[in-house]
Amino acid sequence: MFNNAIVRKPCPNMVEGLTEANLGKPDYHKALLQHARYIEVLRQLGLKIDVLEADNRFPDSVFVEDVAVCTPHCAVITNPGAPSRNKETTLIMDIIHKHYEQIEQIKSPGTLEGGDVMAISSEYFIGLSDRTNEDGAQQLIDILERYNLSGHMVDLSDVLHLKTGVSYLENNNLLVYGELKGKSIFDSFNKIEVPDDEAYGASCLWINGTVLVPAGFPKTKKKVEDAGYEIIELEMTEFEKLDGGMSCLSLRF
Ligand code: CIR
Repeated sequence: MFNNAIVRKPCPNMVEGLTEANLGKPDYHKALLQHARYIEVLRQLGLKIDVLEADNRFPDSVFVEDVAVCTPHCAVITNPGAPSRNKETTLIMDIIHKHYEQIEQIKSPGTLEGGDVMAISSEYFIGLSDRTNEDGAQQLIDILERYNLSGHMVDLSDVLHLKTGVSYLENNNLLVYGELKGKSIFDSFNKIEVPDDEAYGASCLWINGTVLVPAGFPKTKKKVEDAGYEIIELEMTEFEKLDGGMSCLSLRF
């Protein structure tokens, strides 16, 4: 169960955010509405939410998940591999200090972004991507082990972040897309496959029994419903344009 979430409002400069999606510039006002609805739904699902103010110096700062990893025992401030995002970590310190006594940090030359970290109870899967290197992943594993948690690296070649292609829906159910379908490290899970023409559908988020599903991916939606979940569809178009998924808009703990 999650009790808390941290989010950051989108800033006008988000139109300059990093993207490989080629879907055009996001519409800032539409993004504000989509973000407000996201917060409303998290509240409905029982989370207490800290809403941080927008910061126009960092176009991608709405994707707050990438700057910290929140575990039950400690928070880890990351070291984002994207140069334009690296200093976003300084913006998250105060709120993390409000919630955690044990705070750790990934240090250079290690890089790590939270989108590459997927927790499945006490096991953490860490994607090796263009943003997260082996040094950063090993630092995280060493930290986790000090808190009786464990970590495993997962090689990636296509997706931006690990969670671009995989979402854990609890109850042993793992939603998988693309290269993640074939990873043997996930063979003990019940894999729910996202069809090739619905890539962004993989970006679902389990919150306290309900699964948030991006609107516009009917085959994925049906598969999640068929797995027995209550779902809520959310318009995510303006964040999709920046390669941002459902999970990257919040830190949950
Ligand atoms: C970036 O490229 O860093 C942002 N435009 C998107 C980050 C998405 N984060 C995530 O999936 N955790």
